[in-house]
Amino acid sequence: MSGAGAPRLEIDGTGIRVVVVAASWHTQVMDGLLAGTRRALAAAGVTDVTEVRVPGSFELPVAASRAAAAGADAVVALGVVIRGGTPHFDYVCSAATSGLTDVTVRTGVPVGFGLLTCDDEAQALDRAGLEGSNEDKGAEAAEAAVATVVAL
Ligand code: DLZ
Repeated sequence: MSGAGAPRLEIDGTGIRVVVVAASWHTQVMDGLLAGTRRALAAAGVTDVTEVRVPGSFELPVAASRAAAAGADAVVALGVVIRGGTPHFDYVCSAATSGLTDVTVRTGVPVGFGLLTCDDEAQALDRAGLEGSNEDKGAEAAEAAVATVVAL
């Protein structure tokens, strides 16, 4: 994981089932987040991975909820919301965040939170794990989800 105070996680995800739920807005950033998640899951030894694409970040909680109900050991939720000129940004961020929180607490299934909430596309690209990015939030979300399964 990157960032100030980030933990160094020892993760062995052998034998666990992970569902990645991913929104589809902001394709270049999403491609980076998905690639980072795949890299991190492979590095952790996770081989049972299912990817589910939904239209937008607002749809992430229902996809995560279905994945948890279907027996996933962990869910990784990926999305990108970029601030526009209306309050829509706040509503989508808030709905996705509280919805994903509700899923993980209600089901007890760890949900890695890979939702980027950014002021502009440059900020999102800097966190997308692409060449030249300073952070890799897709990988961080995957590592956190797997590490939580192992810890619990
Ligand atoms: C409508 C919308 C807008 C304007 N912006 C984004 C965004 O930046 N990121 C994202 O993931 N989704 C966006 N959406 C779509 C909503 O999340 C949702 O898919 C629609 O409101 C339909 O329910």
